[in-house]
Amino acid sequence: MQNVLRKPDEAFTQSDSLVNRDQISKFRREGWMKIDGLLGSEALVRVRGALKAAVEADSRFAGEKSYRDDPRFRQMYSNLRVPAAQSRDLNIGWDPRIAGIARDLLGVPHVQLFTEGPLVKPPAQAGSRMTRWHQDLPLQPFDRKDALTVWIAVEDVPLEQGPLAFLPGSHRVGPIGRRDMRFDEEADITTQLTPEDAELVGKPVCQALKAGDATIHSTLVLHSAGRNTTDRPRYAWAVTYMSADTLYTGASSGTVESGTLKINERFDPELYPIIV
Ligand SMILES: O=C(O)CCC(=O)C(=O)O
Repeated sequence: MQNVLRKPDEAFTQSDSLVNRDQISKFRREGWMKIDGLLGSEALVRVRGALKAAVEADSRFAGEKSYRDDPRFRQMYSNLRVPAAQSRDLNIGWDPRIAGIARDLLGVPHVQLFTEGPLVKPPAQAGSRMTRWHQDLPLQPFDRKDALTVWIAVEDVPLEQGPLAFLPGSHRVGPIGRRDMRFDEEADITTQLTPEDAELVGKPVCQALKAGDATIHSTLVLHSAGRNTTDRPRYAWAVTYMSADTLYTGASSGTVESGTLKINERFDPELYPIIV
């Protein structure tokens, strides 16, 4: 594979891309986008099954080492990451259609599947909490910003259930650092930016999603999610892709098994498949 940082935009044609030039350009300016109906009914049935199985397997959910011991539990019941080898048949992160969108939005020659898995937010009665404003890159072991997450609503996610909210343009501010996700947000996030950085960002946006709709966000865009104020869990499935040129930095992320990767080398495609 050649080491090419950017794929020239002329390389895209309408026919081989599911996102058009305007969408690509808006994503690059704002750092996020919404895609309606990304998953159809068959894929939704598959992902609901995988989500249920992953949640059931999650030891934080029940038993002695209950999820209640995890200080973040009110923010997320289940934040499990399914190894790529186990998610092949599911064909969500492995779907070349979805990976192709990631490749085109990032403008890189190839993308690798980093992680995928359920993001289930507990209902109000379990003490649901806000997901604090944060960027993903400071929590990821990547040497560059060419990564994004596709966040798919597995059931309808109305505003009351806490779909993701985004601060458009905030990916251009650069990494603001790791944020301790155990805490609630104490202030308007823009007050924590310099005035010059605050000029780069828009007002927070948050939209309700129907089952199968997705939002896609850049690894550097600031995002959060509100409390789930309904009596039902919020069911989402998230897939993260990075450019296949990305080098592993060794930064602790909770997703890379120790000893499986070498610092300053690419991510092993046996573990992190190159989808397109
Ligand atoms: O689902 C959530 O509430 C947060 C998810 C998130 O921050 C992410 O996918 O990067």
